[in-house]
Amino acid sequence: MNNATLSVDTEIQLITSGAPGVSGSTCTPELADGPWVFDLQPAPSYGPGASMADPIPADTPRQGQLPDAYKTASKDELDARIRAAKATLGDRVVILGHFYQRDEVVQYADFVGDSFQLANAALTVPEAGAIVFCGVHFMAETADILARPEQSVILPNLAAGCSMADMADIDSVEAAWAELAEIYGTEPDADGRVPVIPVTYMNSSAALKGFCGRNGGIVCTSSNAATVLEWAFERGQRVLFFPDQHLGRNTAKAMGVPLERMPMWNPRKALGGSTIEELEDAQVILWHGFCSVHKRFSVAQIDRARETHPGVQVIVHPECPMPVVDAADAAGSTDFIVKAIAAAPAGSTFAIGTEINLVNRLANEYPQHTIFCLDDVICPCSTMYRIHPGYLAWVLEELVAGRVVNQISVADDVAVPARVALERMLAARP
Ligand code: CIZ
Repeated sequence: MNNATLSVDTEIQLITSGAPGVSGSTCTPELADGPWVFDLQPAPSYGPGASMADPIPADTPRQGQLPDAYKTASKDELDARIRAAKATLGDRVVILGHFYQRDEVVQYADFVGDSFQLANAALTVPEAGAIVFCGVHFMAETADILARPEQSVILPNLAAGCSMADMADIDSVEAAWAELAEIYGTEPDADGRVPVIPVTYMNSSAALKGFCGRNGGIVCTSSNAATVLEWAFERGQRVLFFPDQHLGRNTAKAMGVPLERMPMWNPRKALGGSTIEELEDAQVILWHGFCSVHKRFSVAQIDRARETHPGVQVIVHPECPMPVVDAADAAGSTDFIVKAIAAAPAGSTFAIGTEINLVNRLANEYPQHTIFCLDDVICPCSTMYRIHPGYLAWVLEELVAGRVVNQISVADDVAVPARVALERMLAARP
């Protein structure tokens, strides 16, 4: 059996059931359970998968009980129900599927892409009153910020958060900002550059995007982080970059910022865990956040891929730790990875360091290449994995019945400045 042609979910079910002839391993057998099992647990968790062990904030949204009919329905029954609801709703609904979403959900998506591509894709369907975002919470928030007022954005499982986004909450960032103002003051220098520009990665709450909008800052994606940092250095003496330390470090390093001028800000430590001298000399202050999917990749995996597949091209996401990015042949966003594979001559071999659902899908879409994930343990993004066809069927059938459930709505006092920070990003040019 060629595991690479199977969906991640099918592989997980086969591995955990001990099916004969199936090799491979998962990071936890709980991946084979329905996500509703975790919705009902007394202590909230990110669910099984790569961010399972990250501490979850107390105010994380909880998903209510999914009606039993959606938990017990067979795959075929859910398929029929989703297709029927979608047909009834027609242009009134648009379904967005993130690159990291499981294939069993992505098959129903009208658009597949990264978070920002999807938020923009929804704008091309103004007649859709409902935007069903099969991604995670911050993505649905971004879609709501950019959507028309009459459109509702729906996240099929409210427990689909993002542990990295949750590592920088608005209170901790406000507190850090106040401490930095005490160190640097608030006056611009002789060139008119303010002491600090806040830069938030797209993978952050709407509150942080709003914070950036209110404080002269900007949003970046993994595709445009260098352009955005240049924009920020023109306007500020230094940058506070959150929540992903790795994207910040990898991007700034490639732009020539020395590592010793990138101190870390850990919100649980006094002065973020850095000294006054380090902060005074800082060019980029890196928030202590990380992606638990990308943290799993290692230089040892790259060495092994090169040993077993001579000539392999190793491409990793810039959310990976710096030694992994340095050891790879290339690093780039999901869009970069997708395009690199699409452009390669037939017979190419790729080892990819990003979420397994995207890697397996690419392996299926490009059978003329050999494509595999650097990590041979199947460990998808926990929170993307909380979206299962059962939840999609439920939200769609509720729409058919005239009810909007699981709406993600960003209040105007946050959405307006967040839009400012997003517009600054769109206006920033290399
Ligand atoms: O922005 C996104 O969708 C993510 C998670 C990463 C990327 O590189 O596209």
